Amino acid sequence: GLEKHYNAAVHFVDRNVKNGNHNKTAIICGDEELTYQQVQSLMNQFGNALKSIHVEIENRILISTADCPEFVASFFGALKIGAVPIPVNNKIQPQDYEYFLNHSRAKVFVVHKDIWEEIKEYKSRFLFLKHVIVLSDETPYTEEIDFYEFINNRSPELETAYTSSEDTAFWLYSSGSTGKPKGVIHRQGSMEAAFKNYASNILNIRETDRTFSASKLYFAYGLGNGLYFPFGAGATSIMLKDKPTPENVFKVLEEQRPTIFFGVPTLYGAMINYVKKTGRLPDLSSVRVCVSAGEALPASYIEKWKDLFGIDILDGIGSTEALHIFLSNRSGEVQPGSTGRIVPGYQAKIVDEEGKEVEKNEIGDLVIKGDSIATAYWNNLEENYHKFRGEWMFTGDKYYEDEEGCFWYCGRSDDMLKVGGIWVSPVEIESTLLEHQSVLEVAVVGEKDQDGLLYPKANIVLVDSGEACDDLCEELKQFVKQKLAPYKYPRKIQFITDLPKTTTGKIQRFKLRQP
Ligand code: 3SK
Repeated sequence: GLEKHYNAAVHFVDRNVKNGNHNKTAIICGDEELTYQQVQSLMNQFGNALKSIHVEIENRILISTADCPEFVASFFGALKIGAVPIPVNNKIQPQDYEYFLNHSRAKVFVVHKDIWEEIKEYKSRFLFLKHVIVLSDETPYTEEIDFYEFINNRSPELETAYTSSEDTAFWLYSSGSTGKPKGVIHRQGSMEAAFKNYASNILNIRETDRTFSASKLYFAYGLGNGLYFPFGAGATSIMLKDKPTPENVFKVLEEQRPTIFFGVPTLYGAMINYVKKTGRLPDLSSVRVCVSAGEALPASYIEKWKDLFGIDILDGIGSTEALHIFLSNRSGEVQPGSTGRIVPGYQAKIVDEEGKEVEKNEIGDLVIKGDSIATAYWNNLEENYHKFRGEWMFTGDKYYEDEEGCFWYCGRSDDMLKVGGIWVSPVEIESTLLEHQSVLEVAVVGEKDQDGLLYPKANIVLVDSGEACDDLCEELKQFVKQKLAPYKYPRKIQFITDLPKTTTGKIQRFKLRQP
C-alpha cells in the first residue's frame, strides 16, 4: 500500500496559494516579478502540457536553463505529475548533454534556445529523447516545441499525482574528481527535510525574507537557497540569470535588497578583492546573514567580510547526496576556520578506516545520517556500496571534532597528504597562506621529489600578479613555517593566474597534481 499522500509541489507551491500568500511576490528575475499564484498557474500549465505528450509518473525530464521562472515551472510541474525533473548545468559541452540524456534516459528535454542551437546536430545520439521543449527569449522557436506554445491555453488547474514522501522526486548530478557524473536520486520528502533542518533551524528563514543565491538552481546548494528555502517559508527569491561576478552580484544586492545572501568562497574572495581594488563599498545593509558552502571558507575571508560589511558569513558543508548543509556555523557563534556544529536533524560521526569512532581532536572520515540523504546513485552498484552504508552516508571528507562539538575540515579524503609519515591537511596550509596580504587564492597539492617522497606544493594566485618573484616565494614559505608546524610548509610555490574550478566554484586540486 502507499504511504501517506505527499507531493513536494503541493507543499512548496500550492500551500502558499492556499494560505493566502497568492499575491505575494515569489520570484524576482531581472525585470520580471511573479506572484505565488502566477508561479502556480505556470507550473500547472506545464504539468498539463507534459501530460498532453504522454509523460507519465516516473518519466525523467532533463532541464537546462538559466535560473528563471520557467525553470521553476518545469521543475515543480514535472514533480506534481510524479515525473522526475533533472536540472543540469547550462554551461557544458555537447558530449556532456549526450551523457546526461542517455544516462538518465530522459524522454523530455527543457532547454534554452542558445544551448539547443549548439547541440541539435547531435540529436540522433540522444537515444531516448522524444520531445525537446525550447525556451527562447525572442520569437517562438519553430524547429522544436516552443516553451510558451507548449503551455499556452493549458488549464491552470492540475491534478496532483498520487505520490508518497518516499517516491523518487528529482535527480541531481554529482561530479566527483574522477569518473562520470553520478545521478543522485532524491525523494518527494527530501526538500522539506532539508528545509526544516537547515533553512528553518539555522537560518530562521521567514516569510519576510528575500533570498539571493549566486549559486545556480541546478546545483544542490542553489536549489535549496534559491527555490525550496524561500518557497518553504513563503518568502521571495531573487534570481540572477547570468554567471555571477562581483559586479553583477553587488548590483543585485544593492538594487533588490535581499535579506539572505548565499555564495561560495571564491566569490566572497573576488568580492572582497573588488572592494579593495575599486575602493567602493557597496551598500549591503539589507542583508541579515550571508552563507557560504561548496568549499571550506578561509577564516581570513570571514574576518575581512565582517570588517567591510559588519555581516557574519555562516560557513557550512553539504553535499549533493545529503541535498543541503549538514554541518554549519550559527549566527552570533561563528568560529572562523571551523565548519561549525551538526545541523539539528542530522547525526555525525568521525570514524577510522575500520569504521570505528575516533577520539575527539583525531582526524578521520566524516559519516552522517538524516532524512534528506539520497536514496542511491542511479545504476551504480559499486559507488552505492561505498557511499551509502545502511543509514549512514560516507561524506568523503576528513574532519576532526573538538571538545565543544565543532567540526574542523582537513580536506577531501583523497586530497590529504602524508608527508614524512604524518597526515597533513592541504586546507590548513591554504588558510595560512591566505592570511598573507599578497595571496588571493591558493590550492595545495602533493608532489613527489626525485626520491618519490611527497611534499606540499602551493599553487598561488596573487592579488597583484606583478609581485611574483623568488623573494616572495621565500617570504611565503617562511610565513607558513612561523605559523604552522615546520614540516607543513610548502616546499615548492608556483604562481599561476587562475585555479582550475568546477562551475560550482570548487577547486579541482586533481588538475594541479603531477600526471
Ligand atoms: O558543497 C557543499 O557544501 C554543498 C552544500 C549544500 C548543498 C550541496 C552542496 C554540494
